[in-house]
Amino acid sequence: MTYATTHSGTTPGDFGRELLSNLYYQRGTTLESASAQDAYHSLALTVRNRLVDRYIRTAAAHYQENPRFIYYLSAEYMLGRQLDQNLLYSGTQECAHSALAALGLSGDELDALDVEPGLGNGGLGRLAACLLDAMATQDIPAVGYGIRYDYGIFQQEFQDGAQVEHPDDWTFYGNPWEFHASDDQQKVGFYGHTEALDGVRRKWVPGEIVLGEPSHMLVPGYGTTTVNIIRLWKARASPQSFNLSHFGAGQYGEAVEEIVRSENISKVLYPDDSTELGRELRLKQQHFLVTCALRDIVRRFRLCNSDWDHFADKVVIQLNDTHPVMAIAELMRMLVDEEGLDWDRAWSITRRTFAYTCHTLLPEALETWPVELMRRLLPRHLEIIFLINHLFLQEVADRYPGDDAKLRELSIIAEGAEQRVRMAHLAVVGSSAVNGVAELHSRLLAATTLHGFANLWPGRFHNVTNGVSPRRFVRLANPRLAELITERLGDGGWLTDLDQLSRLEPAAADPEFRRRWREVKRLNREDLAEQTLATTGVVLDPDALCDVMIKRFHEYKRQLLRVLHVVTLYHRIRRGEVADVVPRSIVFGGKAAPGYYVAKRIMKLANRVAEVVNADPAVSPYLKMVFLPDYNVSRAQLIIPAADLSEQISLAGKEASGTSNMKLALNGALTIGTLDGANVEIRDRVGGENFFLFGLDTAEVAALRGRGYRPRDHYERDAELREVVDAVAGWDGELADDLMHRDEYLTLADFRAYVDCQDRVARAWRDPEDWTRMSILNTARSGFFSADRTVRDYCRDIWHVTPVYVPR
Ligand code: NTF
Repeated sequence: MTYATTHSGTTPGDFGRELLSNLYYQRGTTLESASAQDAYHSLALTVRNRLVDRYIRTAAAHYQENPRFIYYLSAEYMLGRQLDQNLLYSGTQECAHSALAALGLSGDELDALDVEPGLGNGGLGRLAACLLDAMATQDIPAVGYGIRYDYGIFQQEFQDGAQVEHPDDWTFYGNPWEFHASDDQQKVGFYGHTEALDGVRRKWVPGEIVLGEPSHMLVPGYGTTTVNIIRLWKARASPQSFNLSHFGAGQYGEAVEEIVRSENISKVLYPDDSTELGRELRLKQQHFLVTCALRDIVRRFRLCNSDWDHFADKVVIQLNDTHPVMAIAELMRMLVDEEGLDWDRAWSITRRTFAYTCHTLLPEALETWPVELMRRLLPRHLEIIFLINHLFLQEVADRYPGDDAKLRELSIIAEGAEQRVRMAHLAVVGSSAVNGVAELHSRLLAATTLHGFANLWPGRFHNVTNGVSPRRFVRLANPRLAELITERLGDGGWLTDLDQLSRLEPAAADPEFRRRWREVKRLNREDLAEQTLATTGVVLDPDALCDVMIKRFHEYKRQLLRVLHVVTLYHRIRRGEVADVVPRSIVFGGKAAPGYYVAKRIMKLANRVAEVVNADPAVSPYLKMVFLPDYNVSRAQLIIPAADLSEQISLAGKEASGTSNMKLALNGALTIGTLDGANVEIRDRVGGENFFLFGLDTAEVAALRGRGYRPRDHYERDAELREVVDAVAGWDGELADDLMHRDEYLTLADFRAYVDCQDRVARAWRDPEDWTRMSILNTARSGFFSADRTVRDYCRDIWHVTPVYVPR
């Protein structure tokens, strides 16, 4: 297979020798006595060394050019496994393969030891990883900043069908991909008080100092020399924190108390915020990340620049949702209090530096912090936020004289029983650009959630539709399909220019190509069936329609609607009404937030239904249902290539974009979906005739709510629905009761349309030739959803950066 990648020029002999040398000098052992971990680490280092060469050249080119940098700040990253990626990107896949064979090592065994860094929850974190990949691939100078959590996302297990969370100690055996840089440590303050200096300047005297220790991982571009980095910060206590006298007195717990308190900051992603201490820890994390990142950004700026007036020309800070928005206050504090800039100059620099991406429409997902908590933890930042707000509200008052409601609506501080800081408002006020993540989402943001701001500053609002990395989600996840595409298109150029997939369109009419396309899907379904059997014991039929829903569990995404459909099919099959039934494998993957009670009940219901369906011999030939535990990037890479049907069934107006919808369409799955998020754009591109659309649109949802929604009416009107809801009541009365009387996400209102649409899916599946044609067209027309295009949009509309070429 030939791909337009950087060939390493390494021979298997060189590679093998270097691996042995790493084994010897880095692990202190020899092939004869090496453990599997020794061999894995040595392999990883051998691959990593190829990328180090490129990284050094990238850094040198950047130093010479002094370009504008993108600094991406995110609380989450879902990087996926590094070994497969770095073998591919360093062009050493084949020679590593031969070298391992020659040394008698099993590539698969070593591959299994490569642990995915679980530093994120879901789409927002994976998007961050796809954007970093695309920036490096397009030679955009960029650094990602995040937190190096000890325990990122929990591992999910099912006990009696219920989700049980286990800690994921992802670096238990060490992380060969990471470089530590303890000499770039930063100090981060918390608590304390402020003292007057001159004018608006004040001095913050923190009551506690924690150290941030960085490490970085390499982010290689594909088919280019550029290697960027992602820098992750770990909280460390100062060496003085260990209390020797307590220890001497046998008070071992007290001796390490301060260390534990400091280091807890980077222990887990999203500590449970249902307690006061949990909320404080989250805010501490956010401040920790932005302080470390900003100090590092300033340090890097000063390597080549000295004038603050050039800061915004050299630095773009992209805020990935509201979690890093404290950076706006922290930069103001640094510029005004520490650097002595006057307020207006500092504000102009700050505003020009930041850009903010909003990833939600749900008002409850827009973060706010109690003023009292912030006053205690970050007293100076709160003062700065109040001053920013004061000046901003003057601007609003000038624009809307006498309109107090307007002031209340837009204020960064929400009034009420308890005053709170609205982080999204701070983000919009302190940024030069704000964007949503799909056309519909950006439109709704400007029309609803951030309406007042969009009126005030229309030019500040943009749309940048999300995208996904075709390297990760086609080439690495689905090598068979990648090979078939490359063969048809003549070379692998499509992997960095995904619009080239459109050249596959004529192949949809070619019976031989369709046969091979089906063969790839079938082999991928076999792989999935094999893994499913190994992990869950459920036997899937590799010829059955593979019907997939993979995403976080959330009520608005409506996993429950899908369970209702499965129960419908179950009843029909039991009754022998199989005219519109085709054999299906129902595949679920996804985690629920540990404290999200309803989502966990839905999950348990899904597992209960799976048990019933799979145990019924009369039903099994038609229907199998499996919930693959611990959904993550690696599992996504397994499931997506096998999928025939992509479930994107959120209530219209709730899903900001979605990205599994793009990954699945790109891999030839047909979508069954509502007009929500990026589904709208997928349908526009692949064509309405190749997309199974159903359900209420946003206008109909609003109209229905306006009339007064009565879910019970649907129950009474539809006998089949009644039977299903009654069955659900037998398994979980609370869920059924909620469906009948509240049904916040209009599940019953969309039930009939969904089930009828699924019947259309089944009829279409009966014609394999036509199905395959539609599948190929889905892939051929999904080039737009490359993260490369997303990055180009950001560069053009928001970042105004250009690539920096790094010589080989
Ligand atoms: C998520 N947002 C949205 O729910 C998805 O629709 C979207 O695809 C991804 O972001 C990426 O843009 C969040 O996770 C959060 F945190 F904003 F709610």
